[in-house]
Amino acid sequence: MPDSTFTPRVFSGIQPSGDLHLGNYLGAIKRFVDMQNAGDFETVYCMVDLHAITVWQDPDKLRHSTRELAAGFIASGISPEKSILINQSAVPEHAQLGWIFNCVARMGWMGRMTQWKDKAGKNAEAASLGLFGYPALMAADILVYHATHVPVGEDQKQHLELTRDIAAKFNHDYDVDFFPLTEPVIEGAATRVMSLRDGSKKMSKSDPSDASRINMTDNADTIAKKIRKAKTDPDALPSEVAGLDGRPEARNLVNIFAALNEQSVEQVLADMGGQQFGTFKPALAELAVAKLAPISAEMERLMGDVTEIDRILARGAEQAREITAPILKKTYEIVGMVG
Ligand code: AQP
Repeated sequence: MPDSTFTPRVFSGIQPSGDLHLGNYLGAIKRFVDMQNAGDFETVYCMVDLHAITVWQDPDKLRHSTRELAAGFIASGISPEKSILINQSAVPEHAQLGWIFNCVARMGWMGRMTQWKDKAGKNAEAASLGLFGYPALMAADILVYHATHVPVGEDQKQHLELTRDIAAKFNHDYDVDFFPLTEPVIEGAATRVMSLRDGSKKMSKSDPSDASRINMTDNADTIAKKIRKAKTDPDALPSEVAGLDGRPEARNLVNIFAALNEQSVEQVLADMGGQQFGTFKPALAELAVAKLAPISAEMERLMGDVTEIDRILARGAEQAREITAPILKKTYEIVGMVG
């Protein structure tokens, strides 16, 4: 557990690198909202635009995606009155602490990150230095708030372990107890939402197939069509969780149903076991549309006034810097910077 002297504080972020999808919503945003509303933590949520540019982003699209992501957060229930909502580049202490952590983290640690290996692929020589150093900046995003808890999807588990390693090495090297050992919060039925076209692949913004994911901006017809066409197997749904073994596509759709309906997988199978996909898919589509259509309509409304979104983000940056500036100042003192 983090040291009890640290304020219970949640930080998490999403890259504005494309359309927000159901995996981001169920694995991250929906749980951000729950943690905000539980009232046990201060909550800081972030559009991580500096992370997005570790791979090429068209500047106009990046601006649009950042505002659209902010709209997605707010439409899903993140309240700028209850949470601090920011754009990463507007709070310079993230990048400043990121540099310090570049000097704490080891090349070997970074080279072992599976996301680096996946994203750099066979052509690592041509990948940006930023993509390699991404987890050190992510550690800074979290630790510049002394965040104690980070809700994320399963894919971020390794980066969170590295964040703890960086905090521990900094504390050890400088003989301080300054950074908390942050706890990942990876919970619920949808910590890893899979592609609708391939149950072995994560649903992802960068998948070239739009049919592989449900975008938060998809309309009701598109959502229903994508679910109808989702890959499945010919068997009926089992009544027990063990019956999903070896059936990744079936498991994925059941997990999505459970997360959207705020039920356990056991409950869903108790209710729906024995149904063919011809019956289950329309029920899932109806549920997905009922839950997602109001969010997408609200996103569209919010995007009609981007000056209001920019105002919210500017205010969030001011609030954030009240936390981050003193933490960075103290870090510089510990490291031995003058001035
Ligand atoms: N498929 C998923 N299931 C559950 N959670 C997911 N997350 C992402 N995909 C899934 C969670 O969403 C948060 C933000 O992710 P991100 O934008 O920082 O980047 P990512 O994980 O790399 O997301 P994508 O969609 O896969 O982007 P690309 O394709 O650009 O790499 C994180 O909490 C993540 O766990």
